Amino acid sequence: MERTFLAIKPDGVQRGLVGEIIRRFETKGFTLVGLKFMKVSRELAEQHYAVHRERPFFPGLVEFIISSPVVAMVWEGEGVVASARKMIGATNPLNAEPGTIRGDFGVNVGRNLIHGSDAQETAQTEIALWFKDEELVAWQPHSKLWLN
Ligand code: ABT
Ligand code: MG
Repeated sequence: MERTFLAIKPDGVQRGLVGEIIRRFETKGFTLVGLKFMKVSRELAEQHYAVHRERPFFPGLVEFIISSPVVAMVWEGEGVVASARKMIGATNPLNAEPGTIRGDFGVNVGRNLIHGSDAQETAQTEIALWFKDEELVAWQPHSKLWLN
């Protein structure tokens, strides 16, 4: 079954949006299979954003991600990678559609509340970077019968 990696960034936690954000993915019908509240090490932040290493915003991005705790999650479901990206909205919250997380709650590209893997391959890399195998729980909610 398809999985994606999502992380509520420091701004999402600081603004008290953890419950609201998790609620959206739960009520959509995706299944939570991994969850941890953590402070991110500089090493993990740099690895996670390695593709942006040469970009001018990289140092500030790393400082932001390590500044305060995040909620790291793995969610499962058919089409979850692309669907979660849609639910999150455009990178710049000012361009994100109302109804998306960034569109509803954000105004600043450097404070865009939540991360979501951008492709299935990236999701696999990011899940392996953030979670140990034994931290992921394979299960099927009974109510899923009504979603299939
Ligand atoms: P992430 O889910 O954080 O990866 O965001 P998204 O995939 O939507 O966008 P990308 B391009 O991956 O941005 C990564 C982080 O860099 C920040 N950023 C990006 C800037 O601060 N300035 C910029 O000009 C760009 C392009 C936004 C993302 N994180 N935060 N916070
Ligand atoms: Mg990205």
